[in-house]
Amino acid sequence: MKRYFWIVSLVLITLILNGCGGSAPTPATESGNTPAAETQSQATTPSNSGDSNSANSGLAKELNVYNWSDYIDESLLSKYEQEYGVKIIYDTYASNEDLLAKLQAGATGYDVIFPSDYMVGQMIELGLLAEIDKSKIPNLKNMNDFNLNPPYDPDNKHCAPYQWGTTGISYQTKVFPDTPPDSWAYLFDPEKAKAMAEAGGINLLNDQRELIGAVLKYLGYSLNDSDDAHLQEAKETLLKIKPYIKTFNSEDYQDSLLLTGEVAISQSWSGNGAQVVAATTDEKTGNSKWGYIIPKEGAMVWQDNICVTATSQKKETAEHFINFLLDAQNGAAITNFTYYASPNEAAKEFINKEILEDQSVYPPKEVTDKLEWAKPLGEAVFKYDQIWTEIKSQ
Ligand code: N2P
Repeated sequence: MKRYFWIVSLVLITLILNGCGGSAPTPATESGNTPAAETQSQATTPSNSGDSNSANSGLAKELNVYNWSDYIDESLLSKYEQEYGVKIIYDTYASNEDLLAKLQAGATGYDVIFPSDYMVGQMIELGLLAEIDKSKIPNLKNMNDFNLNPPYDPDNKHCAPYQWGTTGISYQTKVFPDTPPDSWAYLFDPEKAKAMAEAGGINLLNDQRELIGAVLKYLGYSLNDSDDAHLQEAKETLLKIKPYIKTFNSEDYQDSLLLTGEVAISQSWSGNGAQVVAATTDEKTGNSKWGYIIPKEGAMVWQDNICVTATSQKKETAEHFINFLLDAQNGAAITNFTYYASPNEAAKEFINKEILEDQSVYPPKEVTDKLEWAKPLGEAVFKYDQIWTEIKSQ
């Protein structure tokens, strides 16, 4: 009963926070799309017909894939469509919490999703993920042992690894001519944050686990901390620097804020960080307009995963698609596009050398020693939700 109460509360809170209570999708049917389903928006209301594709026996006609924004080379989607005659209906989200809210709002139509580590744990607990049949995903053999059998999904019962990375700081090198911003203080200490605002502005990820986690690291705590006093300190820290924050953006900050020079500094995911460095490096001098750094206080390391929703009626097609993404060349195409680290060992020979050698993408031991994984918070998730609401609403 108590657990039921918490789950219902979690649904309500995430709905309120994400403001997406109104897009309940078409319920799943075995018999194919209803006319009503076909007239509705595919992005918010994917259909969920069962596995049946006359042109390609055993595979469904369509597969609904819901991924983070800018997180795949989209030519892979057309390659899959052409090779297997399955139409991919592709939609994107900006954070794990947005994904969770969407599923909890009743979106039964998504088949394949890409939650991060802690969210996989939370979703398994909430019964939102299907178990996968690993015999249908032989390309799991391509995965590095480091990325398999994670604590949040023992024995990969539900998900396969997709990409992994870190969350640090992207900064304009002209603002830091002598030493790089090697501390979260440049974002979270009021005096430094004020200076950063004056130097061009600060962007923070619009992501509650990432942002509260980074502040906790800055304060010297674990990014999984649930102690009330520590969380209060984190909240006060954020409220003090909020006037100096130009944007909260985790969706298109790479193109709209970093590459345009709209901000001087940003909390940043490693793939975005590495792409911006590569795109702004002068070939002759080797100097770059942007840098990416893991602060000395430590930071988050994460792994995103490819999972099948519990409501999917196209599980076999979903597993077939997962196997396609885990192919060596396709895995390389993903990392060559995203600049995130690949869990695909067999893909390495096809991944661009500059990416494999980039220490922002594949961090060295002295950096990995400072990294921490996010874990499911259990009931403390409500404390984080509460802080996030206060930060965003003030
Ligand atoms: C890609 C988002 C990376 C996911 N735009 C971070 N977990």
